[in-house]
Amino acid sequence: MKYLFKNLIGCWICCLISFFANAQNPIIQTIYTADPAPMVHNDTMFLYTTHDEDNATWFAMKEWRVYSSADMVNWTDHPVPLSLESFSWADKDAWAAQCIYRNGKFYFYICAHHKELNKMAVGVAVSDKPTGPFKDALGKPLVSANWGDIDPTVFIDDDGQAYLYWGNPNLYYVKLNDDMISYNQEVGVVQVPLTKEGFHVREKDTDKRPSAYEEGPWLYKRNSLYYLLYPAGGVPEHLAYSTSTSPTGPWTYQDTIMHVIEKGGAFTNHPALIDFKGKTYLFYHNGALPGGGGFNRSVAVEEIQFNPDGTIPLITPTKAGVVNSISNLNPYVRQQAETIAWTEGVETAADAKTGVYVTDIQDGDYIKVRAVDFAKGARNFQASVASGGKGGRIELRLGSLSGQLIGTCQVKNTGGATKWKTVKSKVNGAQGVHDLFLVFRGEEDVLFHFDWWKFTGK
Ligand code: FUB
Repeated sequence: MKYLFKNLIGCWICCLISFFANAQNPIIQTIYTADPAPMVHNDTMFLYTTHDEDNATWFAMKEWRVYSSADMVNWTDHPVPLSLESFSWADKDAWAAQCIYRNGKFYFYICAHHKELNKMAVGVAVSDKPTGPFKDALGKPLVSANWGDIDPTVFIDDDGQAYLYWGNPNLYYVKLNDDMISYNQEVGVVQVPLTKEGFHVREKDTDKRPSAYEEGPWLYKRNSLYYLLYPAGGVPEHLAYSTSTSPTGPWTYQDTIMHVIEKGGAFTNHPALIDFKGKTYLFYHNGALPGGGGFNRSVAVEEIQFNPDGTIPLITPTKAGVVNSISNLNPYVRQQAETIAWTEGVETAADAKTGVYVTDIQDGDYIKVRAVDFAKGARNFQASVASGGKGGRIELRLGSLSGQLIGTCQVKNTGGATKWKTVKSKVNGAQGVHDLFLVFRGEEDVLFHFDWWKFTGK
């Protein structure tokens, strides 16, 4: 997605670049992402998303994506974990999904269009790793009973009972069996009453739906209280929530969490609430990347603090996003080039041998990595790069795009665009914790590919 700034000139470029260089939202800038579904596993936040195609005019998505972060500001791109091709029964519309861990396996609940039933259905895929690859666990949908079987959300209660909620315009749940790929047939598919006490009244399309509930449910528990978050009100959607003392309701409507995003929004929104390392985060999506909108969305995140009475305050979407990194990044071990806090201009690609790498690098593009701790100073910088052309160079700057230059790494022709070589350069003056800007320079249209980097301490 070459969407950024390439055609802008002069001062206008500088203003925009410095403005965006301090932003943290949307958190993925290399592609359009939507329908965030975070999962914490082994001290890492995994973020599953859908993938809006460039220039899309419908939710014509083909795959799901996964990113990870240990610090909530630097996000690592992973190979595509699951796509429509994995489901023999599905032909289009890879919509909202959520992944959860149980007994050594990861279960990925998705929704997609069923080619024979000609409607959306909920499926489940399984993997031994959070980053996949995932495989269809059933060879058929897990649920496909009703119109509007979309947006599954999965939750395991403290007593081990798992619940799957989903649906638009209705809201349903099943009690999942311990195998996570079947559900309690005696309880069956339960339709949740969308009463005004539970889900508020609707102001738009009042003849079409019984309450403000729209789609995209997310179930969360805190201090024995269950919170059901959802996009509400009809399009454009806002985010709202209801609570209950039981995971199956009855639900009591509480309030709006996020108003319709008027500027830089999309006509949908999609909430996810999760705790990580003592903090709570609200993920959602907007249309804030250049070229963004209703079918070109982007995932964003805000740290939230509950009110003393356990209610969720109104959250304002910000460009700043998560300001403080939870931990510092270690520059003395290999860091993937696709570990990014913010970037302009580059894209990522993947192959079986190399995994994900950074591509489409042009003069002036850059990658920002937050909170890099040069505790041991820095003597050398190494990078794995590949170039079939003249190559280019990587300027290493601290603090900002025009910040202190601590080194410049030359990249020459390596013998081909997939011929990886480790290049090395001297570094001077790096000490303490800094945001690192890897600024790419060169003359040709495509400079080189970039797989990983690391520093050597003094
Ligand atoms: O991303 C496709 C659909 O748009 C999702 O399934 C809905 O929740 C809405 O975000």
